[in-house]
Amino acid sequence: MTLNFSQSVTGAVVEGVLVVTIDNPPVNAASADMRQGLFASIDHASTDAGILGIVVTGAGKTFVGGADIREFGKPMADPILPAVIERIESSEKPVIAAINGAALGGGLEVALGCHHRIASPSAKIALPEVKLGIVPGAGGTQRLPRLAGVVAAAELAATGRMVAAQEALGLGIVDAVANGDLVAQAIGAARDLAGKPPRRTGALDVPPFEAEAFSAMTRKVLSRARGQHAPAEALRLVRSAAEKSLSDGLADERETFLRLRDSDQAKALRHVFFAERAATKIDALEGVAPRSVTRVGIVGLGLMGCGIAVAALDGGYHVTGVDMSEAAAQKGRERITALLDRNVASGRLDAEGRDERLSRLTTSHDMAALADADLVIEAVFDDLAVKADLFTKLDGIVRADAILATNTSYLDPDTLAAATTHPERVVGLHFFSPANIMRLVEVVNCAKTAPDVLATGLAVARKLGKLPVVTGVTEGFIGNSIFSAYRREAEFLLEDGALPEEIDAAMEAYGFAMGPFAVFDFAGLEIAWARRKRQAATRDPAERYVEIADRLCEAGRFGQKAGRGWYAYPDGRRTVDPEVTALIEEARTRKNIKPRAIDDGEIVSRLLGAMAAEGEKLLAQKVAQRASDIDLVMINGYGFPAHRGGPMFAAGLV
Ligand code: 3H9
Repeated sequence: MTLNFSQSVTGAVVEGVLVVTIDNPPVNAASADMRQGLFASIDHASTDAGILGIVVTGAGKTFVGGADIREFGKPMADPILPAVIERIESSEKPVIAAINGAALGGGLEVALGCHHRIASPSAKIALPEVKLGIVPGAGGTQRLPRLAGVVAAAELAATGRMVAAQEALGLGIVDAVANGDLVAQAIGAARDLAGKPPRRTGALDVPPFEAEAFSAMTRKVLSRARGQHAPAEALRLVRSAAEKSLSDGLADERETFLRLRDSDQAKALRHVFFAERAATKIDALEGVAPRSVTRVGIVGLGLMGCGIAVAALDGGYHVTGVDMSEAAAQKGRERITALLDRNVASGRLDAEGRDERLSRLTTSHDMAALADADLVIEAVFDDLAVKADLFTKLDGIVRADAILATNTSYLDPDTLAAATTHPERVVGLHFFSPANIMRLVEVVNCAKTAPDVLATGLAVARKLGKLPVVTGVTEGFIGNSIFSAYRREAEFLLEDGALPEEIDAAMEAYGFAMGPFAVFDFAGLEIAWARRKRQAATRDPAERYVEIADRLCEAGRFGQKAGRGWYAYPDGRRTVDPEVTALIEEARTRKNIKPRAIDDGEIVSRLLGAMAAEGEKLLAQKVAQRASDIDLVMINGYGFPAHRGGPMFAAGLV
């Protein structure tokens, strides 16, 4: 007989154990209905003398995906999650968590409130709250250290790192990993534990820990926090579990959770969360099925092509890599192998995984090897004639239904499409370097791209674990258009009176990993220089143009690789160079500009303003579909701090 505790929580008694199933699609979030049902299920078991114990599990592939993020910002309906967990923990009858899939945030907190935890081998656990700018709010910072110790618990709470079942077992977070039927094992455990005093996590002592290990971990975590408040709060709360009573610790946690939940950083990160889920929803693609892709061809096995190849191998595709000569193809294979080896060395991949990936890789210098590819991505030198010629050749080699993708950053993909007899099969897939690591892919919807070709571009990028954002055609697409506006304004600031190091410091204090001039040096100055030279003939003479970057390039200061650019790099370290300061001063004098002091506030607001204004242009031209897409591009491709929500969010334009 099925017992309905609420719309999303049902129960069935099996061998004297109440099996409670949470079925709240899409991710079994702890919504008001779910909380009420879960609470009622424990009440029910406590009053039914025939029930020996309780098993809590989730329907589908998630255990519980955490608090319902859509409820944040609205009044909380009772019972709140901490009360539900308190009800579970205080149950006299054993409550077993059968963790069938992801137990995240409030989901892990529910499991921690249970008296025993069994995970399926594919289950994953995490406290991802910091990624939403908050800390756990239902006991995670207080109960996790009682099981895993302060250092491990603090690292998990402060980074949101996802942990697989086996690691969770090693850390003492789960008591067993199921082998066979998870729920049946959980029922067995409930029967074994029935009648014995429950092992309540909250009643356990926090194990002693080494202060030095905690400090070392803290330093590492905080060095990556860049102005975010939540990680430091998570560290503080977990640390305090060793000193406070459970109830004091929970009260502090709850107060911190509520305060952060209403903070600007949390609002920004929630915006990013929903922006990521919205990005792949394209109205025009409703009901359009992507084409099937199993073999991906890549032309050009340089740094970019090899990065794409590794991403495609990681995504499970068969990959055919082609370069001009046998030696170049062989070098490409070596480079791909080296990238995979690096993942093995860092523990992200095992040797078996590497060998399996290499077994799916073919390299060749003969384009005919691409005849059976479902999708070919070109990653050759960014030159229009070279790429157009390549597309014409590919058009005659690949199957009629194969897709041709260009990785160009600046060239017009419509011109490349026109070099083929089937422009509708051409799409842009603009990866960011290193392509096996960077999450962003701009999927370029060209003038003639067929809907199912665009849908395939999105589907393939998703399968590579990437974050695809659709862009229309304009020079530089979304990201480089905005980056150009940022660069232009940064150079105006230079002429007006700020120095590169001042501008960089202001933007780094705002949360960027690197200020603009450090980024220019890192990326190299020559590509932008070549572009400016190309544009010189058509540039409006009345337009403000800053020549300082040209002077640097003329002096061979091409950036970090050259050892000198906007900065000098003696022994690799970024250092202010008086020669550059002199160049800037000369340029001002030449234009009769009297430099003035520019404070950090003005630097930040002018640079953000320039980005947002360019973003509005892209929206008006329908190059970008949504303001939130622009934010995702800048966060994932250009180092914009996620906790500021992106340039459009920061400007109040979302
Ligand atoms: C928390 O728990 C606080 C507590 O400590 C304190 C409580 C007092 N709520 O990602 P997907 C939606 S904070 C509402 O594409 P996947 C999502 O919007 C929370 N909705 O699926 C999307 O909707 P739509 C801590 C949510 O299979 C749909 O589900 N938890 C939530 O690739 C599918 O999402 C987290 O931070 C939610 N919590 O990945 C977990 N989660 O179709 C966040 C998802 O309308 N979630 N949705 O666009 C995730 O990491 C992934 O969604 C998950 C599934 C791994 C679960």
